[in-house]
Amino acid sequence: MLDKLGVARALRELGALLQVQGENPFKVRAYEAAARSLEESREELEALVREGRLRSLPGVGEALEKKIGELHATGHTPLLDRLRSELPPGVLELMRVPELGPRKIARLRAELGVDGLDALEAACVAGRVREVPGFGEKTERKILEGLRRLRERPRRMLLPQAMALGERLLEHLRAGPGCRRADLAGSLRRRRETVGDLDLVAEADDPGALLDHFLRWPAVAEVLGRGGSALTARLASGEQVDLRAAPAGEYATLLHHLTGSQAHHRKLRGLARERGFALSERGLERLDGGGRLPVGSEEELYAALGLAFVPPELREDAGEVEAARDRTLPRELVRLEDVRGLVHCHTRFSDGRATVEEMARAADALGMEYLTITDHSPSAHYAGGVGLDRLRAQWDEIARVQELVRVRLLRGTESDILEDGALDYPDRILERLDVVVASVHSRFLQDEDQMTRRLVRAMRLPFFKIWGHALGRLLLEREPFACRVEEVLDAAAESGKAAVEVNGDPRRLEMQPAHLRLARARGLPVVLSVDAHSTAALGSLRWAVDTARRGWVTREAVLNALPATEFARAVRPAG
Ligand code: DGT
Ligand code: CA
Ligand code: CA
Ligand code: ZN
Repeated sequence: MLDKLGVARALRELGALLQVQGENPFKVRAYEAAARSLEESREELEALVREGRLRSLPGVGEALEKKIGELHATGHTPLLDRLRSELPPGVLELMRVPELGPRKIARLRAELGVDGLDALEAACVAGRVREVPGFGEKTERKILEGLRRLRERPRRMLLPQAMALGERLLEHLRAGPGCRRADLAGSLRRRRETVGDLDLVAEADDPGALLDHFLRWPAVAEVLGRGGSALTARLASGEQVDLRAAPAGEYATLLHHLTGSQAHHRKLRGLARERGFALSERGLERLDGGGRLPVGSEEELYAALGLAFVPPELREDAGEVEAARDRTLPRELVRLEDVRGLVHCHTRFSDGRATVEEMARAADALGMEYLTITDHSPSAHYAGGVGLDRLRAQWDEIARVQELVRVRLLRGTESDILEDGALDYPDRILERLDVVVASVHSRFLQDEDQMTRRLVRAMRLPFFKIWGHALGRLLLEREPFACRVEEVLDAAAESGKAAVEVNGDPRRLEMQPAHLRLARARGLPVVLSVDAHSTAALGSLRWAVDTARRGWVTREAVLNALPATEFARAVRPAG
């Protein structure tokens, strides 16, 4: 017999095993969704089963109801038993190697009997993987590199995943006894592109009672540590949470402390000392023994140190402390509500999941003023790039849909930047587009010289406009490609018409903040894009805004904060 968390664990295992078997991703996700529903339900599993109410849980239908019932009653369900007998436990781990998918894993198991990470590493080192059909020496080397990275790097979360979890935990916490306020802190509050563990802070009359309440969250699997007003817990789904509670009067400095970054704090502690204070999570303590200076808010804290307020996204010791002292920080960073149009959207004409009409209606519903349709260009075979023959049909369709919606539709392309830096449509086509996003999608392994030359050449083309997802990284999967970014940005600035994209796809989040600042230093304007392949992904705009803020970007620098007509003028391919 399994309890609620036990059943959730079994469902996750089921999903993972099916994934290894190459089962369709929707089915796999259905098991994960059901596991999450169970973990978060406040009801007893016993009662849900007895009263036949399992299907009231989000994501639980008839088939899952049966499996959950069986797992709860007996600890077994036939499908899980069968999968466990077919697949050794180590095989699940193999799915974490970026180069391997279900098909490759099946082949490695059949040919070499590889049943886990250790066996895989041994087979690579012995040079046996390259002998397996479909692998080769290069793949073997990449697998070894992937294995090394896996061992070095503990799992981190992508931003939306961390935010969704953080917000649910926060809601639970705020409902606790005597909780006056609570906030997210740590790298999540700074909107780092990946998050290690979640940090939460709360103000409570009785911190101990609030911690007890927190631990009643059903998905808490284990308490890793607990002091008077602090605890660290592990959730059933693997994430770790640090929670700190403070009495009134210490909340602002505690929130500030847990927000970090450590490097930012180190600088502030130095400044505090110069002014005769010791800065800690409890407050500002006078070094001459004169007691504690009350700090009611983060604004007050910065003011007491003689600094302008530094927004959390900037607290990385990347020059922000000096700028706050010299009053040269940007006055106001771009905000979500500044953005008037959605840029970089794919439709079914290439690899998007929604039609032009669905995307347009969704943008309308979001109250947006314009939407750029930028499907992939012909060379992007892997993504159904739009050839010249279908481009005309797309323009007709855009014209038809324009009659139905308020949002202004702009027709464009996300053109591949080809191996030699050329764009992918002839100039006579490019000049008829409203907007051109250009990105590298292939040949990532060119060396730094080649890639720099390729991009510099692209920036200088007459119809080049917006540099899409700059260095092609995929967070937790693929490193950015090698390239001398400053040289490319110089060329973009000299061209006098280029802009850079902040890509809101949570797996991309480029440009990186440091590069954005280099772009802004050269006066290059910025476009906040969604790179959406579905209507839901239009919501990625918020991650683009977060990333832009981390790069010190203000509203004035953002082209899609302009009204439709001005935006259209600003992005029109020049010729
Ligand atoms: P993460 O979790 O790896 O994504 O990154 P953070 O920044 O959330 O790091 P974390 O969770 O270890 O700590 C949260 C904040 O707490 C950190 O930004 C600053 C503060 N903090 C943590 N450990 C220390 C420490 O040893 N010394 C100081 N001064 N501050 C610390
Ligand atoms: Ca953290
Ligand atoms: Ca932490
Ligand atoms: Zn792309």
